[in-house]
Amino acid sequence: MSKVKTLGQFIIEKQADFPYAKGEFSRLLRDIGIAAKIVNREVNKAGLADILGETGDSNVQGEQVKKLDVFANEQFIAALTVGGEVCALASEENEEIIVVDNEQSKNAKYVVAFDPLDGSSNIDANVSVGTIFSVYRRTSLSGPGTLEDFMQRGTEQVAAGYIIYGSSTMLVYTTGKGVNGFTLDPSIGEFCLSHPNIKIPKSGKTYSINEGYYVHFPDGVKKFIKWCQEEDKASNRPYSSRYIGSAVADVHRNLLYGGVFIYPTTSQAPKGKLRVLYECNPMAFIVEQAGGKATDGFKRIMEIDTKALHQRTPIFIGSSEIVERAEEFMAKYAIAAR
Ligand code: AHM
Ligand code: MG
Repeated sequence: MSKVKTLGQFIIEKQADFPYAKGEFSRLLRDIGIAAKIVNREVNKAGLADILGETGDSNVQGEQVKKLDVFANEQFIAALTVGGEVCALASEENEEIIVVDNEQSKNAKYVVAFDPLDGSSNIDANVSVGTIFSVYRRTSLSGPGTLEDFMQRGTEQVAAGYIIYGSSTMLVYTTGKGVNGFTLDPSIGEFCLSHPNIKIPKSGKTYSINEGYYVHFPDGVKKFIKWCQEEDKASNRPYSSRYIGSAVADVHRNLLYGGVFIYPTTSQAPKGKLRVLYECNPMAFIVEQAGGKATDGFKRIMEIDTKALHQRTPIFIGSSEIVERAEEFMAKYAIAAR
């Protein structure tokens, strides 16, 4: 008997952590795993689009070639609407919520917010992209899900995770009891537990930010960047700068090695770029569960009041000591910036 533990086995084992769970939640996680495998298959073929047919064209089989983010969106919607566990979905790709209004789903307990393919502008260059998801218990009592069901703070998440389609494909998730990572073994088509109980280092030597926007950053961020670049043996500085431009990949690397990822406000994006519901909250839940921190520079991401589906926030996320250091700079220069 092999010692490999698959995602499916792990989920069933963990169901005991939720004494009142009737299995819906386990099925929901399993459905996400299935959609991830289908999206992974297409992402791996991305470079072939040119010889099979351009996006929007018909391919050699006469099928429409879809943009991968559209394809990923459809796969996750399909996977999460057939199982009967979810009464509404929110996706980066859809302006409005998607109400799941079939017989078995209309009284389902959960809602899921997700970004089907984050960083998709990187795909053609073979750079890692990811899917991010966040699961909430509905707040409405019954019937089809509503927009109101999504207007919850990140602290109310029951689960969150991401899939990174990289040099290997990994699914990393938390249900509030630590963080576990599973690597897809393509030979058996299963996610296998490869990174149990992930803990982010308290510190690190990497900062990840799009420095091209430097002139547009708040002063606190500018000063923090300069601090990262100073020489100081005791704190391992200067730090390295690493920015992929795929939040999942940048946060994933920093989760394993330590570091900070920042997408601040800029003069062009005065509220930041990343979205609270399906990018920042799930990443924050994972990083906090791994022992790190996630703030908007001043307060905890997961305590932001969600007032709109596609609401944005600046984010500082990663190793606790480095995030705290960045917050010190933000506080110090806040008066001038505000
Ligand atoms: P997307 O949801 O349109 O893909 O945008 C989100 C991505 C993040 O993955 C990444 O961190 C960021 O946008 C990069 O933005 P920029 O090019 O402004 O640095
Ligand atoms: Mg995105």
